[in-house]
Amino acid sequence: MYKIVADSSCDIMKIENVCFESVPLTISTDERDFSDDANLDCHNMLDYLANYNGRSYTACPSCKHWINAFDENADEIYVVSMTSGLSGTYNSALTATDIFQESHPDVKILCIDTLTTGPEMRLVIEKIIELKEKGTKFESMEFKIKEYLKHTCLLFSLSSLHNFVQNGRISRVLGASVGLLGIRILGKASPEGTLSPIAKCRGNKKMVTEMIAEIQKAGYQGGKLRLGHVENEVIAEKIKNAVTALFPHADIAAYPTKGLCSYYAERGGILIGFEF
Ligand code: X90
Repeated sequence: MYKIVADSSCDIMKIENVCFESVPLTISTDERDFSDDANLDCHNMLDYLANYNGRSYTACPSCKHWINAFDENADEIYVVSMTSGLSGTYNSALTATDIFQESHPDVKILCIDTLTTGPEMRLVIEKIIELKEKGTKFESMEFKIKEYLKHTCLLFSLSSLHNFVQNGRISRVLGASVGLLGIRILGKASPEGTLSPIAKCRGNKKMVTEMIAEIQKAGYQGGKLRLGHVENEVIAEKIKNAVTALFPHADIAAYPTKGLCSYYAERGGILIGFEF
């Protein structure tokens, strides 16, 4: 039996017929904590944060969180972590693995630093399931997953970098360049797993056009594309239609983001993970 354990930035809480567990990050103010789990009401959290005047922050899962999700009955555990370039999540998972394996030396654990998050992490999780269904051995998994990640990409459109700056996850210089009304920053995950800006767009129409152009430029051929949106169904649908017009057989799924991605990408944010 194998188990997949991922941090909550993958926006998945449950997978039908797969032993899967999500480990929550936490979003906090000085007054409240929001655990990014299945019970979180994202809409309420975003409303609360919009009306809250103080600072807000996030915390990666503790070792304890990870260890609680590691199943002693599993033969293999695949730990899928968001980028170590922006979060302590991967390090916490590594420490948890060391501690867990002291008492459970027979459980094989592979920790993957995806150097990405959100929908691209979702693609990795889908890939692990596919590889295991094909009977891939534990020993071959790391190489295959890393190869897969060489042919996937994360693009995003954000109308504010406020929470990135507030949490010291990007430089103030980069942060200051965004935040004007109607301006969206288009960017991608860098090879180091940090934010890499591509362009600034005025308005949604420009953003969608640019986004589609970037997807094509990256070499997308109609493979899997996963789209996470922060309460932005309308633009998600527009992007989906534009991609389908170019690639009628494209495998596309759009979904609302959970807590962590909603917090950083903010209302209106779009995250796209795709294969090329
Ligand atoms: O507290 C923590 O350890 C969590 C820090 C997370 C910071 C990044 C969250 C990103 C969420 C927003 C746009 C995508 C940028 C991805 C670049 C790799 C999604």
